[in-house]
Amino acid sequence: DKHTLGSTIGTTLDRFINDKQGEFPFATGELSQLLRDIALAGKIINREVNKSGLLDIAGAYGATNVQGEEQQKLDVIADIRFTRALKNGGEVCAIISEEEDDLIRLNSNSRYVVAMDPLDGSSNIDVNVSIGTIFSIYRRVTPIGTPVQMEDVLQKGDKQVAAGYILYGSSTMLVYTTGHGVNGFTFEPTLGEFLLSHQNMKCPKDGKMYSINEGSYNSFEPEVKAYIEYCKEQQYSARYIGSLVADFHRNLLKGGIYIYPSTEKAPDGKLRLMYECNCLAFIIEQAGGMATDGQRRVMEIEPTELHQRVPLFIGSPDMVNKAHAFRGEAS
Ligand code: AHM
Ligand code: MG
Repeated sequence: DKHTLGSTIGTTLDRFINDKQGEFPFATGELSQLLRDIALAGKIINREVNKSGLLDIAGAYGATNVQGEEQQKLDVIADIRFTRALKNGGEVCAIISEEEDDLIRLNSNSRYVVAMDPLDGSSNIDVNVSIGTIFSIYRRVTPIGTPVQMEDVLQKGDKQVAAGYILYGSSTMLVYTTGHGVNGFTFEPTLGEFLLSHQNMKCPKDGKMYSINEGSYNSFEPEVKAYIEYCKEQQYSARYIGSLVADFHRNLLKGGIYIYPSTEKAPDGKLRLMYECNCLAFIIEQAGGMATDGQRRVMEIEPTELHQRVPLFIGSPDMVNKAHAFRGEAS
């Protein structure tokens, strides 16, 4: 009934996070606060993304700010804004980012580590195609108050305590999990709030869409070629935006598989384990899907470097399993 309290469609993200805090025994509220900080960063980046087409026009009218930030590339701006929001929030001891070579140390009295790609799909910015922010949250393993170590940031994906993405598309959406299912929120710009729009998201068990950059077909491994041929025999639809978050989000909702395999140009694939693959792997598993590197579960891969790459096979479980079935068979 409409007067029932609790999280239902239309609940604000802040309210939802508060309601869910009970799912964490002994919770101190720090993770909830961190999630709110990330949502705020998302709103800020959303604002920048929405006005990106106006940048030159704004510049022509002398509206560039004192730091000249408006002239920087949007992915760099997103990195700065995101880092600043997390720094001001105070809940994070270290960040690793696609935009930064090394880890960024923040408040050593905090317990959480964030891995992020502040703006993925940056080649799509100039052509008004959807882009996204990806994030993972880990609990540090060394004692609070001591300097952050590499082992705090190089943790396996199954140690994530939360993960999510923000999709700047025809609507802006924030989708996240804390290991208790996946929920999606759509941004309502006039209210400035993310509202619960997709409760307890589930990926269809099977699908009819495959997403891969087929331009690199000639350098795919035989088993990947064989699976692609199978998709064509089945007359599946090819859907490839070239923007990971957008391709992933569509497949999550509609059923499908996204593959970034090993290629000649990118022998370990293109995507990064720490701030692209693990995060989406956590979400897809929570939604009933699968994520592998073609053999191993992504979240069990032991990271050795911040910017490590891995091949990615992710989406509906029946499709990922089918893709695996061609391994060994193909030659
Ligand atoms: P980026 O992190 O440099 O933006 O690259 C990641 C993007 C993904 O969003 C997308 O799925 C992939 O690169 C597309 O790569 P390709 O153009 O090789 O198909
Ligand atoms: Mg990226």
